[in-house]
Amino acid sequence: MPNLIEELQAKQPRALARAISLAENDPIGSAELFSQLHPLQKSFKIGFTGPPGSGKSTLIRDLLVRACRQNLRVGVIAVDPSSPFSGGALLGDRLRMNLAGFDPEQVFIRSLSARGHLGGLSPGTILSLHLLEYYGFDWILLETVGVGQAEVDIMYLADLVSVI
Ligand SMILES: Nc1nc2c(ncn2[C@@H]2O[C@H](COP(=O)(O)OP(=O)(O)O)[C@@H](O)[C@H]2O)c(=O)[nH]1
Ligand SMILES: [Mg+2]
Repeated sequence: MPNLIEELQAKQPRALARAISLAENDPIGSAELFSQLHPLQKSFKIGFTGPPGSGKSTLIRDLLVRACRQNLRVGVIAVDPSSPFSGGALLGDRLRMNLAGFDPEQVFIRSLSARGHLGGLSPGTILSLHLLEYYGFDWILLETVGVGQAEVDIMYLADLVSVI
């Protein structure tokens, strides 16, 4: 995977998307690979948690609009409950946010599956946050469905937690 690391170092958005897929599909195998990437700066990480339908994605979209006006670069990870049919993430959040037409150079949005880790954040999600920080976003926004342990995990990872 030396190419992937080089492309990440060159800040190619497609490499970031591929790296997150790898982190999600093989968190144990990719943890060592990605541990060689050391973020040069700290991103301001905000966690959004609360029950489904409480308005987390809507608030995140409004924050994205404000961040873009201030020329901030923002990475978003939305952890959706696993679909009982495909095991993948539900598309709703990403679609709703993408429809707002953000500049892909400035805003990166990714839905991840909870993969049965409803009791907290999955290793793939934690690795993905590390990748976004390495990539150099000013803000990282993380949306999770509030189910107890996820709020506890998010408190350790985020600089600010918003319960909606
Ligand atoms: N009236 C009202 N509706 C809202 C507000 N925020 C979100 N909604 C609506 O509530 C629904 C669920 O919002 P969403 O952001 O998808 O919730 P999430 O599941 O927590 O991400 C959507 O139909 C939104 O349009 C709000 O502040 N006021
Ligand atoms: Mg949502």
